[in-house]
Amino acid sequence: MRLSRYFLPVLKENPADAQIASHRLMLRAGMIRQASAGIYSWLPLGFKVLRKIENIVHEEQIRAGHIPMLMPTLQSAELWRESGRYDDYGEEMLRVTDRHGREMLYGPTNEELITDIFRAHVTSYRELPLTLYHIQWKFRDEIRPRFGVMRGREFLMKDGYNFDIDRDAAIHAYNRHMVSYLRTYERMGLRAIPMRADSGPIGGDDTHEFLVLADTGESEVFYDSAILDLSMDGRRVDYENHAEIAGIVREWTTPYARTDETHDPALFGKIPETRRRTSPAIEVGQIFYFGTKYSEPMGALVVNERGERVPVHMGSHGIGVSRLVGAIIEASHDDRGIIWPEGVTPFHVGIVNLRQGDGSCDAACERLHAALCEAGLEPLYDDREERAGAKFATMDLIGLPWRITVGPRGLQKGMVELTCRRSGESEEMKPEEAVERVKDIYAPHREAGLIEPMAGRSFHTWL
Ligand code: P5A
Repeated sequence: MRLSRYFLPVLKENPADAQIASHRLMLRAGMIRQASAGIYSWLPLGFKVLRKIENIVHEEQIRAGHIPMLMPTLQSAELWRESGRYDDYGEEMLRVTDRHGREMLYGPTNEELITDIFRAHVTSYRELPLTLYHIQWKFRDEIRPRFGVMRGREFLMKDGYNFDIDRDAAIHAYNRHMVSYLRTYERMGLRAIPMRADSGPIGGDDTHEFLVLADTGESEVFYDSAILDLSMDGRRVDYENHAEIAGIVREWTTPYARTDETHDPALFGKIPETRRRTSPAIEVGQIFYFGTKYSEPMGALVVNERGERVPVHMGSHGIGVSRLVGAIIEASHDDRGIIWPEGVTPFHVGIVNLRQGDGSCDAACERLHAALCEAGLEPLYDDREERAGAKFATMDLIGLPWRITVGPRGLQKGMVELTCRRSGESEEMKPEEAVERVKDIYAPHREAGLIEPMAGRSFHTWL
């Protein structure tokens, strides 16, 4: 992509109303624009990151054997009356009436709608286990939308729903979600810690939130620092193997880690003092097991092995897809701008032409651009008639992890410069070498993106 032909409306000044780094940087980098309170347009650069995050979520869900679909944003109030949540949900629910006077609502979550789909089509234990999910916009009329996309009113969520014959099977689904979420966040360059939490309006007793430690987080958490030593390290897992999945969950849920709603000072006090930590954190996901809370009142029954009709066991599992864009920036930026982890960067590498209009600089940049595209990578070539300082400032602000700088002095020796955004270190090398290096850097991320077929399930490629 040539920057002169792209739409990247960067702001020179810091927006006055943005209180935290991610909000400020998303506005300044031309990623989003507020449409009204808590509602945003995603401009091209922001939209690219959002799609990258969605792709990782899809890949890891499909890898876990979960099936993608799409439900609408508008739902009928009738279904919510059946579960009893229409009145309970309160002011956060945006209620609308259509021209025929029918009561509708903009979905804040989808437990009722998916239960309705399930009860219409599934009747036997033989059709289980089943986990369906979608990535769709939600609306919650938050009393105080703030921090940009972190606490929006309209926001993008991945929400998945498992249907199982009994508690044991449903707990395996819960565990599978925990493991798939750990892999998902790690691929985005994030450390998200599962913590025992409160279930709120979704219900049930078993629930974990996934939290990213950050000074600007709205949750307060308490944890044993031993949990920071854990990592999935891209490890392959067999989601059909109940013991293996339960083992990973045990590993991650043994060290103390709780949000303030479930915090137990006495238990916390038993951890050696040097390992006791407390911090603000951002909630980027939550998983729930709530048994028959929706299936019972809504009559989602299946015939079990003994021929009895029993309510299906369910759980729901959410990832804050649009919030993640902000959370990743909170975890990864400096005073010059964003520093994207390789897994979600909107462009893989920037090309900066220090002397636009100079025949050899222009030709070298064109060749680099073509070679990177040929290798299946997406470069962003700053081909504007701008000073070098302004080009560097833009690249630093938008946070591409790698930059190739092309200038007349280097080119006389046949050299360009490859710079790492995070460390600031630069290295001179031949243009072909720079292309090879960038290819190598992204090779593991591209491999991680390949989807293996799951036993008995179809798979899709989303890239
Ligand atoms: C689980 C999926 C649920 O709604 N039902 C379907 C369950 N869970 S949740 O915890 O309430 O939301 C899931 C994730 O969505 C993100 N989120 C938000 N993101 C931006 N702005 C908001 N106002 C907002 N509210 C929730 C969070 O990341 C949350 O973990």
